[in-house]
Amino acid sequence: MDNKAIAGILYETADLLEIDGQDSFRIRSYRNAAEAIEALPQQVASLIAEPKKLLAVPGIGKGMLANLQHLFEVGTVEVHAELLKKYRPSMLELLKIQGLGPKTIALIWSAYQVCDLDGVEALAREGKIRTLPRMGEKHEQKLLKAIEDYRRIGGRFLLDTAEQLAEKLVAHLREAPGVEKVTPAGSLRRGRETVGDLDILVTGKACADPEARQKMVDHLLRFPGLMEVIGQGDNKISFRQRNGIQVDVRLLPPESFGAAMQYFTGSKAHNVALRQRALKMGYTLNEYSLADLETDKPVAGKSEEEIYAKLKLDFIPPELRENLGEIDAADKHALPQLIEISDIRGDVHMHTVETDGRNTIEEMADAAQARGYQYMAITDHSKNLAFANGLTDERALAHIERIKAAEKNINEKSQHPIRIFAGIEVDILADGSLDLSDSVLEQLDIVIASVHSHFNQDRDAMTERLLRAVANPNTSLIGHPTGRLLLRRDAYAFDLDAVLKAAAKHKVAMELNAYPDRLDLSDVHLRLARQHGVKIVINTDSHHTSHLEKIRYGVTQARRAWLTKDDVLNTLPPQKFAQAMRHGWLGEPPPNS
Ligand code: DGT
Ligand code: CA
Ligand code: CA
Ligand code: ZN
Repeated sequence: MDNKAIAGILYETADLLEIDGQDSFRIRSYRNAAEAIEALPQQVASLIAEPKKLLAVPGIGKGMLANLQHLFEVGTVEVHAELLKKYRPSMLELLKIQGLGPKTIALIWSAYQVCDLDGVEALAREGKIRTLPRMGEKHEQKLLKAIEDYRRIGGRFLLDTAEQLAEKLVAHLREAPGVEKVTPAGSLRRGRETVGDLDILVTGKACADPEARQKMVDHLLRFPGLMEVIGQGDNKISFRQRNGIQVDVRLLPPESFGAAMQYFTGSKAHNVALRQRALKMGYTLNEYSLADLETDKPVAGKSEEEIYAKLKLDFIPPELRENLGEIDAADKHALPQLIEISDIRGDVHMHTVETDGRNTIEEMADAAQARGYQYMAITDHSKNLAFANGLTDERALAHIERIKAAEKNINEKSQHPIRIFAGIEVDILADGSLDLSDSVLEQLDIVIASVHSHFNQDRDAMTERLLRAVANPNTSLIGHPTGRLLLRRDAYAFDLDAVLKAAAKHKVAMELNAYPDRLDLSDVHLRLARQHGVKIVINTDSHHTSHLEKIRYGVTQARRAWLTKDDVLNTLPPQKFAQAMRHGWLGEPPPNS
């Protein structure tokens, strides 16, 4: 069990204690321990035999140590198990509803002894929530909306959450006896922005005979965080992790591995179209093989490559398999040369300790250099974002000097010089003006203009607001243009088409914010941007050095949007890139303006 899983149980315990009305000191001790364990560089699992070291961690006292020891010996935290028995696990699901905290849940429980989603929804519909102390009709409506939202998006997970789990599971399965190949398929392999469940394919001797199979299954069931097995057949095991993700593991014979990869990578729509093509060519296609329609004899199945080749198609990268024209393009040898992570020469959206980042300019530069970047930009917030300690005109000017000094300093010492652009992420105010003076903005290398407030403006006002920001001669690009937070907050309402048209005219770029909760613009919107001839900048919006690696989630979405290197400005060399940021991108005029 890793630290994240342990912290998860302790957080749940704290919530359950709060529902149970226990004293706040005790509740806090669980939250503190959970936070401490999340931040701990070593794994608790490796320290559990050394109580002294664990007791030295602030937030872990004797009582908590006993809890952890029990967890590793028996597999549960006692209070957690007792409270779950008292309230049933459905209580934990209630905590995931926006605006439904432990206090309200306790209130509902004490009045109605209801502790599951369906039950709470029914109470709200019957008008029985508004009668509770400190509640009203407005609360009740909000609650119903939150439950609806949860049902709609609930059960899906962010790409990075799914990927981290998949990486651990793949590594775990590789250790099993008789396993040769393990690979994730499904929406994760296609790089979809959210993932419903994990599909993992396994092949090797372990899949051949029942005895070997049992050994491998026994090993699989020891995977840390595995909560319950949902189904187990001859060649498929489904289980649920503690964090709610469901996993389907499929055991396959080597001769079918490619066919299974193709089938279980999907998408379903791509598969249906591909099968139709196969039929027209006299083949059948399923998860076992591509076979002759007449004789049933397999003609391909070991690898995906041979299947696509037999169907007279260029190999289609998984990111494109959504039945959005890729089969036709592969038939005509017209698939795009998709952008790759190695094409990215710099990351130009990051924050430092000057506002709400966690690292200094120098630390961010070190990390960017370690990635081999030729350039980067420091883009701290502007004053409208008061809680982030955003910069005033005066502080912005001083920050430019600091950035330039840091660049000089670093490059004097380093063999691989890096350009550090002085930038800003300036707020687009409610009326579309920018939060800093023109005289300051003019002195910056990069101006990212972003909406961070007044998300609820009506569609026309928001469109005007963004159009005005695009038309500002100092704007280089629009940051996270739709403002959505995946699985949490919808995009604000505005006319994206109109904004893209204006962006093409003013040669203002759009950001692809690679942070996994944003992925904004989305793949669909990126394709639209490309049709408008609008260039993209892929950024991480890093608030910590460890965030820089998230650039790959952006590159994956760009690939899903069929983007090539030429569509993305931060693949340019430093000088050309700088020019594009100050004066708009160079080159051909947009096709449809
Ligand atoms: P998800 O899990 O909702 O994020 O999306 P996927 O694409 O991973 O979907 P999933 O897990 O239901 O199935 C994995 C793949 O298996 C899917 O992409 C294509 C294939 N598949 C599933 N059901 C069908 C089906 O009824 N027909 C065909 N042709 N393929 C299917
Ligand atoms: Ca799936
Ligand atoms: Ca599945
Ligand atoms: Zn921002």
